[in-house]
Amino acid sequence: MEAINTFLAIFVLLITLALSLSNAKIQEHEFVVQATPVKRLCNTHSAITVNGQFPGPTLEVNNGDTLVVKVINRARYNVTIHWHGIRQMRTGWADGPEFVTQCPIRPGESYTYRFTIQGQEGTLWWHAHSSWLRATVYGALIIHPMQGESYPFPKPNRETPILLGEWWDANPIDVVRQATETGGAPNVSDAYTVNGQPGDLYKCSTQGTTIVPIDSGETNLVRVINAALNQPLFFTIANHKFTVVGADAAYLKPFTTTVLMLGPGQTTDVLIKGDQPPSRYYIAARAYQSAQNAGFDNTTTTAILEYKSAPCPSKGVAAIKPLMPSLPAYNDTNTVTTFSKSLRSPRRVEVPTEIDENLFFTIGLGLDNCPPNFNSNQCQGPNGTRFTASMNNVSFVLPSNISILQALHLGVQGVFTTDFPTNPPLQFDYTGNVSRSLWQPISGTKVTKLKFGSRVQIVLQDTSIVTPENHPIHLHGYDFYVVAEGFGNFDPKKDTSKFNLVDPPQRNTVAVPVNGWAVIRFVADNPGAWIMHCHLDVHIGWGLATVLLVDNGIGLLESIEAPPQDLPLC
Ligand SMILES: *[C@@H]1O[C@H](CO)[C@@H](O)[C@H](O)[C@H]1NC(C)=O
Ligand SMILES: *[C@@H]1O[C@H](CO)[C@@H](O)[C@H](O)[C@H]1NC(C)=O
Ligand SMILES: *[C@@H]1O[C@H](CO)[C@@H](O)[C@H](O)[C@H]1NC(C)=O
Ligand SMILES: *[C@@H]1O[C@H](CO)[C@@H](O)[C@H](O)[C@H]1NC(C)=O
Ligand SMILES: *[C@@H]1O[C@H](CO)[C@@H](O)[C@H](O)[C@H]1NC(C)=O
Ligand SMILES: *[C@@H]1O[C@H](CO)[C@@H](O)[C@H](O)[C@H]1NC(C)=O
Ligand SMILES: *[C@@H]1O[C@H](CO)[C@@H](O)[C@H](O)[C@H]1NC(C)=O
Ligand SMILES: *[C@@H]1O[C@H](CO)[C@@H](O)[C@H](O)[C@H]1NC(C)=O
Ligand SMILES: [Cu+2]
Repeated sequence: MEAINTFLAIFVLLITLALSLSNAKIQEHEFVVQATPVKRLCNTHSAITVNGQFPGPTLEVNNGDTLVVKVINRARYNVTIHWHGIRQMRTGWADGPEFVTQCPIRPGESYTYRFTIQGQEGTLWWHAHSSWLRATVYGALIIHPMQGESYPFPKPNRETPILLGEWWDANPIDVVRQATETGGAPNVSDAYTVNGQPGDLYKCSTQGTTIVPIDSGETNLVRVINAALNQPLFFTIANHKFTVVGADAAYLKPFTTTVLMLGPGQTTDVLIKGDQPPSRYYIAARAYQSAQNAGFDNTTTTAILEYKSAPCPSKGVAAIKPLMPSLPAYNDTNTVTTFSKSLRSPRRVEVPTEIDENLFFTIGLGLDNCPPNFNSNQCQGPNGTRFTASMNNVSFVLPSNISILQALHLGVQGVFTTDFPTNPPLQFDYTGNVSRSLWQPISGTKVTKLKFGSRVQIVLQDTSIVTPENHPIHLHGYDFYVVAEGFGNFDPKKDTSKFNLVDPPQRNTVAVPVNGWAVIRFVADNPGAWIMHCHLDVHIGWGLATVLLVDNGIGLLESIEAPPQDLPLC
């Protein structure tokens, strides 16, 4: 009897597999990276775009589909594209971060990214992963359920992707170049944007304000993506509530709120119900700023939620002025905490309970003393220093003549070392008044090796060096469970008992509380070289990154595929 049952189970499994395979599609796209004139804030800029679109094309796929994207670089900069949040099971060569999984695609060259979406549903996005190009090179990547399957909530009448961006009234590459030269903080942006448009609170920006449609009784599934370069953002809407149903392409136990906070890299799916008088309502976003004494862009971007049956403007009759919501104060960390504590998986999930690799990484800023061969123009950080950042006191340096994955694959020595510390090399009061003598990290290309299948826990601990700050930490190649978050120094004795091992949210980017910590868990089941970094691009450049090298397991199905023929070389 039991044998028959097993046989039946396998039979059903095979049929399901065959059916799902036959449904899966292969989608081919061409992305031409090129300079395009874009008019924003009264000026026209030559911005780097994909196919002349800003934001770039939205990719819509079903879970199980394969994407084949040929990226042709017709710009004057090196470029790579990262498929943010896509697990890239065994296809690490398609992940994108320059000098980690590939060398850049040089001007005039091309590279085809090929990968299959496996077991992910919801909202992700794609963006350049080279210098600051992602300021304008980004777009939505929407994963629908497999054909014939549905959302775990009633089918919405409409869906609208919302990409929150950050705009400089300058060339962002010049902005980062200037900061690298001076050692100081880069200029802050001049505007935030919704789907590329700042909205009508800015000069010359009324035309083109993004309209989000709805009508009485309808539900709109709004997929919010924080594509801003350096700024966590609050997001709200006048007179309407959000029902949060997903984040980072994982479903959540639905809850209602009037405000979201997204760190750069994070996505949140919300349902908005057309339950207010037909009219126009502002949707607005502005900074959540947790760093102290740091300048930031204090402007507000808007879009308009517009009821289709709202009275239309006609000749001589102006459109109804939208109702403006109130936004949290820029430093309202309580609202951030309340929001992030509301996130739970819809049901019990399989969180690793036994841990093989228990890692503790500090994350934070630092200051380098002015090197002897530098002049004062090159040391315009606080008190004649240069800004830096680190994890476990190592400021990450990318290789420049080969990618880490290729060095691993070919056995090239001297590119990286495997001695990234599993714990802070020095224990100190991380969130207290840290002695100035601890502020300068070392630099290096240090990585952590992980065995295939190992169950990993990482404590991410903010430090108050230079300033405490909420850092959005993104891990490539994985989703992880955020089992706990808190303020102050993580204390294993007292904090472990508070872990949520039942229904923690699954994410690819965790906004680590300012002056606090977050604990993540995952199983290392995807071989490759995976960068883990702060998603504030200003901090990546300063070195707030590291790489996890996950070994191959046993046999082909647990090993990374062979590199594609057209993989760019340095
Ligand atoms: C940065 O801001 C300063 C002061 O406003 C300005 O002089 C400089 O040109 C800006 N840099 C870039 C690259 O836009
Ligand atoms: C930000 O701008 C608002 C007005 O929009 C102003 O009230 C507030 O003081 C500003 N805050 C900072 C920190 O600049
Ligand atoms: C936020 O900043 C304002 C001044 O801009 C200050 O009065 C207030 O105490 C700050 N709130 C918190 C929670 O830090
Ligand atoms: C810079 O120097 C001043 C005066 O010595 C001191 O008060 C301040 O704390 C220093 N700032 C940093 C970031 O070291
Ligand atoms: C590549 O760079 C590394 C340092 O990152 C250096 O040790 C090595 O010699 C370089 N190899 C080549 C072929 O240039
Ligand atoms: C922080 O510590 C330094 C010495 O390391 C001391 O000079 C300073 O007063 C302290 N600041 C505070 C706010 O306790
Ligand atoms: C980081 O390493 C440098 C160089 O060894 C040391 O001076 C500094 O105190 C260390 N800081 C921390 C936080 O471990
Ligand atoms: C582009 O990448 C190559 C390595 O593939 C590097 O040698 C070159 O310096 C890069 N160019 C720029 C402008 O960064
Ligand atoms: Cu950061």
